[in-house]
Amino acid sequence: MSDTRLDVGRKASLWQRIKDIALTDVGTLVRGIDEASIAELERLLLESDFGLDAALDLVDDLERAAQRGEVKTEPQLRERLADRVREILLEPRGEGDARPGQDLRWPAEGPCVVLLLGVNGSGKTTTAAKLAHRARVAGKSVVLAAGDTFRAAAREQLETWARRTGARFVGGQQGGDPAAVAYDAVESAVEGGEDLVILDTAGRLHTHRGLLDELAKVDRVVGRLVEGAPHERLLVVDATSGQNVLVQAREFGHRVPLSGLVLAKLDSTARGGAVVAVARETGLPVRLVGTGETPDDLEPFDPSRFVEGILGPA
Ligand SMILES: Nc1nc2c(ncn2[C@@H]2O[C@H](COP(=O)(O)OP(=O)(O)OP(=O)(O)O)[C@@H](O)[C@H]2O)c(=O)[nH]1
Ligand SMILES: [Mg+2]
Repeated sequence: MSDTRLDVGRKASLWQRIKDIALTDVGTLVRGIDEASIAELERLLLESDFGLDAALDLVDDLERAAQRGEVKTEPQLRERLADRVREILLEPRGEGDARPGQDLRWPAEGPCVVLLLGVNGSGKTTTAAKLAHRARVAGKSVVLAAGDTFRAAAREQLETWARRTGARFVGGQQGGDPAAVAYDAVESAVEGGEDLVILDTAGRLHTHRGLLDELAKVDRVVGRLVEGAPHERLLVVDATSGQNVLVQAREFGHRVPLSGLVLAKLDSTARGGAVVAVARETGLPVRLVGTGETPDDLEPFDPSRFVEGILGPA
């Protein structure tokens, strides 16, 4: 399985490969799609990390459409597939009814508190910097809080971003309690009338109970200071990490009610099938995407563009 997966990036685009299975031969479609083509299409979708449920869902839909004569040509097949994937991506609603592609939801009053979480190296700190930069450009005051108290380098990384973006930095003692840092950051932001508090946290494996408890504590503590906080709980996932994203979304989501996903490093992959699986199976909306390493590289998630990206050139 892993070998096939590694090969995917080097091979032709998903659409090129779908065309290769002769499924799109007009004659085949008019006669009805044969079982071998169906199995092959399913395999391609699985290889591209769509996950079993989404892959079966898509294949069933195409088969039905072909039987009804709604799909007879290659362009029609592509359009149908793209439409259905877009629908899957547009369905989810996160906590508080957050929608796909929706920007940060600012409360009517007080600072907006954003909690960023995710596994090691997924892109949390960079996303924190990007969010800070955007808010600064829009004229808002921003606090960047270093909830990663394990690594001195993590603190320095965030502090550097705070300097560059013009945000105020709040950090704690090394090895200190991240909940205390979060408390300080939010409390001082309330006192100072600041607009946005971004809580960066240490990467943690979704399997590590103690660390997930710690996150839940950070979450609770800020909720006591500001009503409705954190207003966003965004799981930052590495777009290149395939099916693992699904497990992460489930496990983190069990601990804190997530309001959406940030898909980081989308510039580094064309294999976004896992996002479709996550949307379908966890009901989490993708809110923002990271498209590079600079503070400007953050965009609202656009399902249509995303689908074109995973299918590849027509
Ligand atoms: N190409 C690309 N690289 C990114 C993007 N976002 C983050 N990175 C890179 O990914 C690496 C890890 O990013 P961090 O933001 O430090 O990740 P993290 O989740 O804070 O990591 P930990 O704190 O160690 O858990 C860095 O080299 C970033 O520059 C993105 O959207 N595109
Ligand atoms: Mg970090």
